[in-house]
This record gives sequence, structure tokens and C-alpha cells, in this order.
Amino acid sequence: MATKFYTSKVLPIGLEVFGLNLNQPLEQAVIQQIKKDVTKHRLVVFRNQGKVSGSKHVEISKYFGEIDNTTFYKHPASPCVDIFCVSNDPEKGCTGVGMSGWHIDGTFRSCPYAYSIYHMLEVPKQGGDTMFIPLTEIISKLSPETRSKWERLSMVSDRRGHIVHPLIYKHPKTGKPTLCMHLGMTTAFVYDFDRSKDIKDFEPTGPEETAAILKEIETAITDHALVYSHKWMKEGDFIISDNLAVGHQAGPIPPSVADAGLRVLHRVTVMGTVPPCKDYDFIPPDCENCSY
Ligand SMILES: O=C(O)CCC(=O)C(=O)O
Ligand SMILES: [Fe+2]
Repeated sequence: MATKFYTSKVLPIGLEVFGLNLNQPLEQAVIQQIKKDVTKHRLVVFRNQGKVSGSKHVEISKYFGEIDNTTFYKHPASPCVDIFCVSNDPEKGCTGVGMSGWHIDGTFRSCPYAYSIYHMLEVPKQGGDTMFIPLTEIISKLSPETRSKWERLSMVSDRRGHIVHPLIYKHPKTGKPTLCMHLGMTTAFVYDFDRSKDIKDFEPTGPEETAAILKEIETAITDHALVYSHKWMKEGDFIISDNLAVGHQAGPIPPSVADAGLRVLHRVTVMGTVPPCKDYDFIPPDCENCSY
């Protein structure tokens, strides 16, 4: 495939773009094309970028919106406050990140992150892929019974207990059905939640039902061979993801750094601007940082 600005290849999920050097300034028109491609393809992958500095990573991320650096631990090895530094070596970054199950980033916020933007600095010799799943396709493969049940469910985040999001909602940019979920950070679900009411007015699912629903979501994700496992390359991969359109989790890696080799990932998260809603005519009252 080719646009005026670059050639590209469609991946199982996303688009790999060739011929751009992110370390060089990008023209406005190129940036606009990249943004369109992120919305259309959900992941845009740039390989062979060498080392992208923290400040360059932040500069590129700012084309997509306002950066949120408030919710992650600022590791001393991080090049700047806006970069979340992830590693399998506690000296080099935060460990165990993204390993608690399939998720999108920022489900504990009123507006989950719109974009997660990754650059892999050190690629392990074994394991350490990032696995992505296309959320709209997961929904489209549900049986009618499961779909109607999921349409009624909202997830209650395990942090800040008042954060509740519909499991299925409309992607704010494309209008396609998508999922708001974090399998490792959900305390319960509620049926038929109404944002204009207090969460305390709703009966949450008990532990057994919650576990069963989480299992059902996990099975739906893994059942249809829709997972794209991104193998990072040492020449410097950079990925822009539409965090609301794809789920992800860190893939398996040997537990010791000696066996796995060092892995260092930089991630920037761009604020969401819209709370997950089935109906965007309704303006939820509790949305911090929302632009409408
Ligand atoms: O380490 C990874 O591959 C992904 C980690 C993750 O979930 C994140 O950085 O949001
Ligand atoms: Fe994540």
C-alpha cells in the first residue's frame, strides 16, 4: 500500500509503515496521515527507528493529545516524567507491568487513555512480545446471548471504586462497538448501570459471577485466533496504538533477566477525552478532563 507520504503493509492488526524516520522532523501533512492511519488500522508500527529519545517520543505523542503522566510510578531510569519505563530488571524500569491479563490502559480513569505509544529500547533474547487483540472483532464473534448479556454489563475498576465503564460501548472516533476492560483490575460488574445514578444503588456481581464473566471475556479473546503477538526487533520499533480499539497484554518471558535478556520499554499515554458511552448524547457528570 502507498500514500503520498509512505508505503505500508497491513499486519494481522495494524499497519507497518516504511520510509519514515521518526528522529527527523515530520511535516504536518505526514502527521495527519499517521493519525488517520492509527484511527483506521488501530496500530501503526514503525521499525528500524534506532533509539528514539524520551523527548522525541513525547513530542510525537503530543500530536495525539495531552499526555497523562500522573498515574504511573516515575522510575529513576526513566528519561523524563512523561515516560513510563517498563522493564524485567527492577533497576531499569517498573517490573510486572501488563502481566495481569488482557486490558486497555487507564480503565481506572473516567476517560481511559486514547492512545498508548510504545518504543522498545532493549529487546530480550527470549520472549517479551506484546500481544494485541482487535476489540470490535471480538464483539462481532459473540453469540447473540453473550452479546446481549455483555451489552448490559459495566465493569467496576478495582482502583477508585466509583469508576464504572460499560463493557461494550461505541468507540468515540469510529462509532464501532469496542470493549472497556482490564481483566486483572476489575472488582465486579454491574448490570444495567446508569451513570446518572450512584454506583451504590447497583448490586455488584459476587466474586464467583465476577470470575466467571472475566473468564468468559478471556475465552472470547483467545478463542478465535485474533491475537497478534508483536515481536519487537532490536533495530528500534515504535508503535502508536489506538488504546480504545485494541486490547493488549505483555507476552510471556522467562522470569530471570539472565535467561530472558534485558527488556526495556518506554510508554507514553495520551489522555482520553470522552468517557466510554453507549450513547454520546448523554454527558456524564463525573468526567474529569473531558473536552465535552
Ligand atoms: O510490556 C508490554 O509488552 C506491555 C505492558 C503494558 O501493558 C503497558 O505498558 O501498558
Ligand atoms: Fe498496558
